Amino acid sequence: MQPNVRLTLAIQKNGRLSNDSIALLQNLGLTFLPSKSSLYCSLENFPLDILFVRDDDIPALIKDKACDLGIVGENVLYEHDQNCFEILKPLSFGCCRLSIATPTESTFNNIFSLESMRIATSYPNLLQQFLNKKSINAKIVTISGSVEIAPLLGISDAICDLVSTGKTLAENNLIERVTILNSQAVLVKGKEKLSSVKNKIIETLLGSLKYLGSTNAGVEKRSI
Ligand code: PRT
Ligand code: ZN
Repeated sequence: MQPNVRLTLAIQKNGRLSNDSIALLQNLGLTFLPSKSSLYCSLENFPLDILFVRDDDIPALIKDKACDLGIVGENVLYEHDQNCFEILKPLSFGCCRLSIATPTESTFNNIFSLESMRIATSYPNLLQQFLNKKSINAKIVTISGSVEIAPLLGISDAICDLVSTGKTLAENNLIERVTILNSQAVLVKGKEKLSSVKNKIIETLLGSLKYLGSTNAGVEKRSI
């Protein structure tokens, strides 16, 4: 392997995917010490540099070739753009679903009950694609956080947000009606061809991931 060619991988700095992403890499035998303040880490025992960033920035960083690989939720990836990325490996963590929910007291017979409703979401592209596919006319209200509160504030009739346990929906008097995407964290690259040396590094990583998978999802630590 040429010593000066290195791969760059972006992972979430602080959030639901951070610990699992770091644990996965460490279980592959990659040695690094993530610190609260560092945004960048260059590994000594493998030609890989890690970027610690917000998850929403990962698709654009890959698309702009600021990094080669990323670990990110499918929800974030597909909201950005379905066609620019190649999923190398689903990682079986960060599992959740993007669902439409309405207040408990609302009438909901089937998805066509959404016709003419105002739906609040942080995922306008995925929601619009779903509505188009079903030929439903609804108004999308894009908000960046605390989507579950939108019906209570009177700014929407329904919401479309991520759900894992369903606790947040229940706490906000909402019922999950339809799932539009099942999501998990994935290891992803851009669609463009990389150099053969970079491809070799990716092959080594994928080989180690496969080995981990066969030894019970990362329980056993190995040396890359
Ligand atoms: O700061 P940064 O932008 O990096 O992080 P973030 O705040 O945007 O994302 P973060 O850390 O909350 O989530 C990162 C990723 O974790 C998401 O993009 C998903 O791929 C995945 N994930 C898995 C989830 C959930 N489960 C999840 N439950 N992301 C968010 N939630 C939220 C959801 O939005 C809702 O508010 O949790 C609430 C619902 O949870 P339950 O368990 O009550 O149903
Ligand atoms: Zn985010």
